[in-house]
Amino acid sequence: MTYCHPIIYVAVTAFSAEVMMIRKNVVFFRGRKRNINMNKHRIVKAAVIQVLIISLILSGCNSSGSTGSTDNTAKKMKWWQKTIAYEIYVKSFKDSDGDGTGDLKGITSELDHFKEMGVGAVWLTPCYVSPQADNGYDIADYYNIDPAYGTMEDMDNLIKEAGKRDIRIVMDLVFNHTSNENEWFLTSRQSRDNEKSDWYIWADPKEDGSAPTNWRSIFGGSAWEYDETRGQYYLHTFLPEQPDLNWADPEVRKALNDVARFWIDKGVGGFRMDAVTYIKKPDEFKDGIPDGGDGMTGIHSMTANTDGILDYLHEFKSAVVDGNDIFTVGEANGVSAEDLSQWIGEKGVFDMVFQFGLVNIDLPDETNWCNTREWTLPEFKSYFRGSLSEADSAGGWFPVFLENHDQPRSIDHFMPGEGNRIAKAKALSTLLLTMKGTPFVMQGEELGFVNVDWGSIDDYNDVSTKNHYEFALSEGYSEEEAMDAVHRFSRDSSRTPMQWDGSENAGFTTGTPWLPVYPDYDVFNCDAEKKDPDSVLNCYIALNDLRRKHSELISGDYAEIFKDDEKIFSFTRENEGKKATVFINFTPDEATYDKSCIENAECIFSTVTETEKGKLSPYGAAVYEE
Ligand code: TEU
Repeated sequence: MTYCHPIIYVAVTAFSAEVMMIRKNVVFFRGRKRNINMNKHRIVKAAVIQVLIISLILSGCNSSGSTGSTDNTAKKMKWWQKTIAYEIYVKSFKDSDGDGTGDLKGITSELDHFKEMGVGAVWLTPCYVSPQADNGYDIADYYNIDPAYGTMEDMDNLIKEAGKRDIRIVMDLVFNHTSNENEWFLTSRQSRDNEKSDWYIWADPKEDGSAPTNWRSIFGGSAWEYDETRGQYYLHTFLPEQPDLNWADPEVRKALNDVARFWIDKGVGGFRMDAVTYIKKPDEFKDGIPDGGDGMTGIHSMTANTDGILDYLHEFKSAVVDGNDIFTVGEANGVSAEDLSQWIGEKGVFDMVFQFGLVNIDLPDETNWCNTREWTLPEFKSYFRGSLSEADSAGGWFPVFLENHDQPRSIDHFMPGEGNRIAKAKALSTLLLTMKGTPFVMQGEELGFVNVDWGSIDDYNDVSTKNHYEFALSEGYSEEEAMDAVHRFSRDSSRTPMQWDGSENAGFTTGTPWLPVYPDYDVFNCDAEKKDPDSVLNCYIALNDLRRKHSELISGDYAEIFKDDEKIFSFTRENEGKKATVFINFTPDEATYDKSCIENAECIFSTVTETEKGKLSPYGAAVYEE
């Protein structure tokens, strides 16, 4: 189904009326009626032009997933480069059956939410069969839907209904590990010599019977778990319930390729590849230098981005992805800007990769949430500059994200402290939707959600939050310090139920929600925000309109200005004679800048009603064009 903006309908109607007038030998010129002499030839010509223009306008009508941009660069771009992507945390989006857990039917019932926002790709967090030790990131069966989320029929229907709205469903491929309840693992652990005995990373104990290495898993504790039957340890980068697959075994790679192909055949539009930097393990397992009081070394420093990983990923790309109209985005923690040319672009393995420099700007070591660092705006900007220039020179593309289901809410993360929450949300949305790349919006970000700050660690659900809390205590931090860190970084903050309306449980469920609904839902909900012209949601809608009307915001080159400014993030997006200049104030005070760079430009967007060249209101943002 194609969405056409009312103004375009008016334009089409008006133009048709004008041509009708021409047929009647009458034209309106600058509002005045004039008689002209028309011959048949001119009437035919006018009619042909009418048909051409109407089809042109209609092809420019925006389907929700694409841009109406007419510039040549935009025309050559792929659909996923022009659209807005949206991450759904399936468990928290919409519950259709009152069991307190979001589900696929719930998502299908809310697809229209994406229409006005211009979302053309919806990434679903894993909804395959799973014991839910890590909320679905522990997959027991890649070929079936978890009953809590629905059935395969619901999935087929979701893909179909989304397709009608020009939205493609993006699946999360968790291929570094499975659940310990996956048949593959159940077989593998039975003996040292069955057909799947090498499908996971098994190793003998050290001479004293302890774990093969001192590696600490990302979620805390040893990364090795002992198995009585085999008398060996298996490796788990994350939870013990998430054993790592052995990609060195060609049969494993084949089995994973088959899974991906199955989903392509279902009609999905792309894949997000979970924790993909950990799939290749070093040839030798060695102890690392301890980096904490527990005598262990974070596994990230021992296994992320190991030499040879790209060979596996090239194999995956040519066996699965090439030739299909889908996109891939790798979750690539451990891939820096300098590595990009090997990961994306002509020689790369993915269409895009999520890098973590920006979101970890305040966290030098992800293991220790209490060890934070101050950061400056010029540093923040440098992540975009670095990645964009490397991505550009590699001929690759950049996914822009400020939040995801593992991260704090961006308002608290990047604009902490005093200041108006709505202004902050709008400022960040301006950054997200005008930066070069495909924007990824996290569910709730478009409504201005903030972090939860529950009183006790027992109130939290996320297993990694609990482990980080324990780790902080074991490192000698006080309970208060550990709880502050939890409030700042807990993954639960981005996982609270979506707030649809002001009714009980925010319209998320008629039952008891699996995670508490944030108490501000009477104000920050989809229904209320739709009606309020000054809401965060309407700002997202306006920014989507802006991208469609000013295609340089999608296709334009990126250049930073006032690079060292500590308060304002500003940059230009330029293409085919059009230049947009974006200004975002990152402070709670008014900020000024040298307006000579926009002397001949006009304001095309502002987060406040009155905006003056050279000035930005607290957390204000504006876009000018010339
Ligand atoms: O996350 C993997 C991962 O590397 C992150 O935990 C990363 O360290 C962090 O986001 C950077 O700040 C993925 C999923 O996104 C996460 O939800 C899962 O728990 C994890 O894999 C295990 O599957």
